[in-house]
Amino acid sequence: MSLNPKQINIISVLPKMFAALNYGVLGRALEANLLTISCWDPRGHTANKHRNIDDKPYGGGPGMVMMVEPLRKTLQQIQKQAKKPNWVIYLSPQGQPLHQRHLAALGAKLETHCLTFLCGRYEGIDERVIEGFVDEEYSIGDYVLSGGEFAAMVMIDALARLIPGVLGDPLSAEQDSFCRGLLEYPQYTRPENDQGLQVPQVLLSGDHQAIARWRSEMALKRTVERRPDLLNSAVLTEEEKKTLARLLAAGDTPQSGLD
Ligand code: 4FV
Repeated sequence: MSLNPKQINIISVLPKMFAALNYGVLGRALEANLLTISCWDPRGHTANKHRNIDDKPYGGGPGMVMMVEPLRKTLQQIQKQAKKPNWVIYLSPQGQPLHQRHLAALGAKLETHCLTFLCGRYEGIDERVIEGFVDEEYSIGDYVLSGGEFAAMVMIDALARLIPGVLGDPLSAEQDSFCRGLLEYPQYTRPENDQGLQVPQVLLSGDHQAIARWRSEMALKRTVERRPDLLNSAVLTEEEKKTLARLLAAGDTPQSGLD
């Protein structure tokens, strides 16, 4: 139980979608009060009796745009009750592509700020909200969703894994793909032989140094084959640099994306 839980706020007109966060690793972290997640519906901050939160776009065009006032009032309400300064994140295709390094930085930010995820719907939100209140804008991919809610859940799930105590074994987060800029090595579990498909013998050897070498080589090989673009920013040990040079010299892997 934490006396200083990390605070996350979500602004969305569909708060019920976030029930999905009550399961698995994230659900257990909430139960342990390692973090708190509060949902805020802008419909509760509209001035008109029809509780409208969107309107037609100036200049014409399809769809609707989320209005400034309900979002501004919701953000002000959040800040009024927050115990820490608010850091506002907006999800949209116009945002910077989300990477693990951003999540690491936001995990650190949670020490001094609460994070508020602003989820758009329709054609998006009035630009004046972004200019006046949004600190960072992220995209989870070059495609268009029907709302920012799933994107916010992706970010919150990936972020929560980095909070101390959320994962049973802190090594899990460190060994995940992308943490040092490499893809993760292949994983196996029982049985040792499944319909003739054998688990690599080194993993059964009990030789932890040999296993570590194998896993490092597999991570490098998989990264060179599938995501050579990651290698430019990967943090490699001297041993890994030698392994990488050997893999590339073997010439059986693509070299695009490398300096
Ligand atoms: C999105 C993305 C995304 C665009 C219009 C919400 C939707 C609607 N968010 N990464 N890709 N958002 O498609 O973050 O308002």
